[in-house]
Order: sequence, then C-alpha cells, then structure tokens
Amino acid sequence: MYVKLLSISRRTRSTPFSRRVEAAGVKAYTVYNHMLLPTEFVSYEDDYWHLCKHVQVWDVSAERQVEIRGPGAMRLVQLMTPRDISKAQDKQCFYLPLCNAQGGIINDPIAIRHSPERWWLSIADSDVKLWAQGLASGLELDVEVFEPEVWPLAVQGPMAEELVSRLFGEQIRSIRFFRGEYLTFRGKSMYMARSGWSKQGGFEIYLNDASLAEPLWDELFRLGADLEVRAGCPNMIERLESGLLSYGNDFDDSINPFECGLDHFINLDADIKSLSLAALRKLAGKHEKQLSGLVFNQKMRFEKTCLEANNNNAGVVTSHCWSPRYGKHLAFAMLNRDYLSNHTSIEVEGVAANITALPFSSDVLNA
Ligand code: THG
Repeated sequence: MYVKLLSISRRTRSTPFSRRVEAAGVKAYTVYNHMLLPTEFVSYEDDYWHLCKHVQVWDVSAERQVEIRGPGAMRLVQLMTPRDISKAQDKQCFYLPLCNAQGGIINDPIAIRHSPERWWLSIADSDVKLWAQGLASGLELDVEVFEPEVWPLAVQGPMAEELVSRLFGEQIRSIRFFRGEYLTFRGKSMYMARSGWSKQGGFEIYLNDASLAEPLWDELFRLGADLEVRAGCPNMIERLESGLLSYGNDFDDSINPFECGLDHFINLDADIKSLSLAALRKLAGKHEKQLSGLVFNQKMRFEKTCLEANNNNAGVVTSHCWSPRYGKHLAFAMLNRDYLSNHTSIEVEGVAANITALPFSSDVLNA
C-alpha cells in the first residue's frame, strides 16, 4: 500500500512488550492511541491461518484504559454512552458506543466495571481521556479521569483457553464471554476477561506491572510451545470475516450508531441521563447512510474508495481485504440509503459486488 516505515519516538509510545514483539519479527505497526500496535508478523494470510488454527499472543497495549474513579463514576460513564449501564455488575465487560450530543460516535470501547466507583474504558483510537476530563470539569463531577499503567495482552485462537489454563489454572475455563476475574501472576493480581478483537475465542490479560511484561510473555511461549503459539496481532482478514468494526476506519464522530449498525448497543427508551439520547431519539429511522458488506468474486485493488453509480455518489469503502478461505474480496462500505433502497449490487472498477448486511452471513461467504 504505502511505504512501511515509521519513525518511532516517545510520541509513538512503545510498550513493555515491544522488545519481545520486535524479537518475534514484527513486520509492520500502526499507531493507535499514540502507541505502537503491530499489524503484521509473517503476512496477513499466514497470520490469519495460524490464528484460526492455533493460538497467538497479541501486544494490544494500545487498547489504552481510561480509568474513571470516584463517586461520580457511574454518572459520567452513563453520560458518555446511550447504552443503559444501570444493571452492570462488577468484573463485567460491556461493549459501549460513546456518543456526543449530536449522536456522533466518539469511541467504541469495552467498558469494565471494577466497582460502581471504578470503571475502565478500554478504548479504540481516539482521545477519550480528554473528552471525559472535559465533561468532568465542565459538569463539576466528583471523579478522577486518568490513564492507568495497564497494558492488555490478548491470547487469541482456538487453543487460547488451553494455553491460559496452563498459566492460571483450570478455573479460567468457567469464565464466560465478557466476564472477568482477578488472577495472580508472580504474586501480582491482575484482571483478565474472556474477550478480544477476533472471533476465534480467547482472553485479554490486563497487565499492571511493566516489570512482569517479559516474564508473562516468556511464560506463555514456554507453556505454549507444543501448541505452536506465535506472536500475532488483530488480523484484517479475520476481523472483516467476523464483522468487527474499526473506529477511525469504518466510523468516526460524523457517524451515528444507526449508520454503523451499533443500534443494538443503545437503549433509546431507557430512563437514563445520557448526553446523546435526545439527538439519537430524533435520528432513529432517519439516518442517511448504512454500513454494509460488499462481496466480490475476485481480488480487488480499490484505486479509489469512493463508490459511484451513474455518476452519483453511492458511498465509500471503509475497509477491505481478500479472504483466502472463501475466495472472495470482502469490503465494508458506508452506502447511501437512497442507493440501498433500490439496489442489491454495485459495480466497482468493472466488477459487480453483492451488497449484504453485516456481519457477513455464512451463506453469503460460502455462496
Ligand atoms: N479489547 C479491549 N479493548 C479494545 C478492543 C478489544 N479496545 C478497542 C477495540 N477493541 C474496541 N472495539 C471493539 C469492537 C468489538 C468488540 C470489542 C471491542 C467485540 N464485539 C463482539 C461482537 O461484535 O460480536 C461482542 C459484543 C457484545 O456482545 O457485547 O468483541 O477487543 N480490551
């Protein structure tokens, strides 16, 4: 695509795992929350097949935590999201769209409730700390907002549960999806949840002591040698096949939850105080765009990502990749609903694509 070179300095923050990531042969990084996030080790395709068969260890430290602590914590988190958090339980994870007063999406973190007065927002790539501090100052809320010294390490893939059970014991097998526990590594208690940015299953360990990063990494590789454990990272092919959205790529603050299919994660009728609810209630059903799937039967180049039909703008491709498993080129595209209302396909660079809902259904992928 573009030249894969990045000047690394204090702004492009390294992580306590970076030396191990380098030693494992990382080929490319992106910058996410002002921090290095690996994107490729062997190749997208090789990393993909390995992830779907075995187990990988991912340095996802760039999923920074924004801690919200104090008597006003529930109030601030609820103000930021249109999803009702009143029934949240301790140690539970929640996928939370955060929205501004116009309904635009600020971020889509996993929120973790440690206690009613202590929350983490495990954020995608935007400056949520500044947004939350601004709200807290402006509204004089009784909270502290800061980025704690925490670096998530994901263990993903079909053998992830086996590997993590060797590290923390058999009891981890009973942790349900989006639930977590405090577990001990070398005498230090840390949070771990069944979650992660793939649909291959796995856990995320929220390391809270930088001096234990390399021991933790090394222990996972020692225990996982016979499982063919490898260093990995969120994989473009796997996330598209699984329909996982990427903030900044597929949506941003010009997009509301209806447009990107996150309306399942908001509660328009809830009796809650949320900054965006009034705007979202007005927008419901009237949004103009819809994030959709495109399926091509051949490899595409996408010289330009703007989509046109009869010289009219039909939308834009936000992410795409070749799927070696299905032999299809898959794309997410933000399409105008005008266009969608009377088309089920679109022609791009002379090739027709079927338009489909997200996530892609197995029928569509296998067709
Ligand atoms: N883990 C952690 N932090 C993160 C991510 C993560 N921060 C950045 C980014 N990923 C946040 N975005 C997402 C998007 C989707 C999911 C998780 C984080 C996800 N979605 C499931 C789905 O769509 O099926 C489940 C949602 C649900 O049922 O609640 O897992 O990966 N720590």
